[in-house]
Amino acid sequence: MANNSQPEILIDDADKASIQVTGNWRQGKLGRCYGTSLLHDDAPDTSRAVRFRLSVPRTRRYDVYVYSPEVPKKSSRLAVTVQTGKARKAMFLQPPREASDWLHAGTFELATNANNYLEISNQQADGVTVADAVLLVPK
Ligand SMILES: [Ca+2]
Repeated sequence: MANNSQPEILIDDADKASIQVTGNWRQGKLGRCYGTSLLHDDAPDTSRAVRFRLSVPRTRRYDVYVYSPEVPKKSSRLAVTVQTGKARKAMFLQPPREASDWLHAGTFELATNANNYLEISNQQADGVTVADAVLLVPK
């Protein structure tokens, strides 16, 4: 990079080493997904989750974003949990129904040696839950 700033970190569902899947998700190219695929689920009655490992080269604060692509029958609620070495924050984000967007999950200090992750689940979903990509932007 032209300046000394640390680049953003993108974690995609296709990056198997960084993803931990619980339950039966389908992987495919649906809607306007980021990269070549996303994981999707449309059975809210069964508990399912996808964890994105948040590995960072430097301990510092990061803005954490979740990508919500435009897909048919997308849930209007997205259950997200961020676990860092120090804190755990559970929240419901509100994906736009008919659009794609990066949803801000918060600002977190992520340490290089901690088991940081962001988990997407289908908890309380009212439509299709997707797990597509997560972005870390250094503060
Ligand atoms: Ca993806």
